[in-house]
Amino acid sequence: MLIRPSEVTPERVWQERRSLLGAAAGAVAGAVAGLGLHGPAAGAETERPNTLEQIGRYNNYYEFSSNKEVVWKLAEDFKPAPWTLVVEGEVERPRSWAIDELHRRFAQEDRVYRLRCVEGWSMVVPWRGFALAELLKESRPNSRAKYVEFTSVLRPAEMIGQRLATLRWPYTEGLRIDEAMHPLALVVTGLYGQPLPNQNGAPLRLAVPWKYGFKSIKAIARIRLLETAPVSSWMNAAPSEYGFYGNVNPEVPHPRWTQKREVRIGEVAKRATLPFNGYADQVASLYAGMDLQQHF
Ligand SMILES: Nc1nc2c(c(=O)[nH]1)N[C@H]1C(S)=C(S)[C@@H](COP(=O)(O)O)O[C@H]1N2
Ligand SMILES: [Mo]
Repeated sequence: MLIRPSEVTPERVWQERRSLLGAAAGAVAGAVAGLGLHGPAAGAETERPNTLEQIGRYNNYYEFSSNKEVVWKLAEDFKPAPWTLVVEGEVERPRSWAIDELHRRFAQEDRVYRLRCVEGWSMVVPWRGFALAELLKESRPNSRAKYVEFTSVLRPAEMIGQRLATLRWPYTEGLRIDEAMHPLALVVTGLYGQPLPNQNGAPLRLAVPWKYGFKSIKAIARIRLLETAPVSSWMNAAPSEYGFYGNVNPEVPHPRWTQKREVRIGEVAKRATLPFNGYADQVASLYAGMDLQQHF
């Protein structure tokens, strides 16, 4: 049966292209395999992605609201263009990037990743983006660069949640430099092969799939290389609940709930939460010898 192009949703186009390429060994598996990552835990390519509607109607984005079901509506008038990303700090070549410069310089690839929120729900998301390592290397981190700080945009006129003191604004997050350089750490520019929706962090966000969702910062305006560890907005708000690392770990409960299980959005039965969200084969070596109960 023929359908008009206007009736084809991005999600449908994406699913069709994916089934043409073969469900388990599609473009995403290829892209991840190309990085030299192997095995079933290399990505979430064997799991069925959540729908565009599910991904775009249940969002944590405190700049708009702490109610996940209304964020998409409140974010409708946010202006993701024009946009400037600054990369600075302990680097030889600080610089700023316009979004189209990023698109020209870095090849975009599709990656299906699991996203596990610290609250106990999860999704499978077909992101589009490029490796954070590639962007950082362009600015040549110097020998003092041990950490990377990410800062979201500050626009209380457009982001009504920023008029409340729910978190310290602008939202900030951080990674150790070796975590930031890991090939799984992605700068996201799109979803289902289309530009990123506002509620998912347009025009630029991170996807760090082995960590709780709060580490995958949205609407990034500045990246700063630092000698000492930055204090994130969540660490500032509740240091005993949200640590610097934020690695998915079923053995370390949140002080107010267990992290052993999760609900995949669209499902009813709970499933087991996996160490490092199922990416342990790729990332566990980053934490060799560390006490993960202490460095949560
Ligand atoms: N700037 C900013 N980034 C953010 C958040 C936020 O409130 N502000 N929430 C985080 C949390 S808790 C999660 S679970 C994910 C949710 O991403 P999604 O809405 O695309 O699923 O975004 C993360 N990035
Ligand atoms: Mo989250």
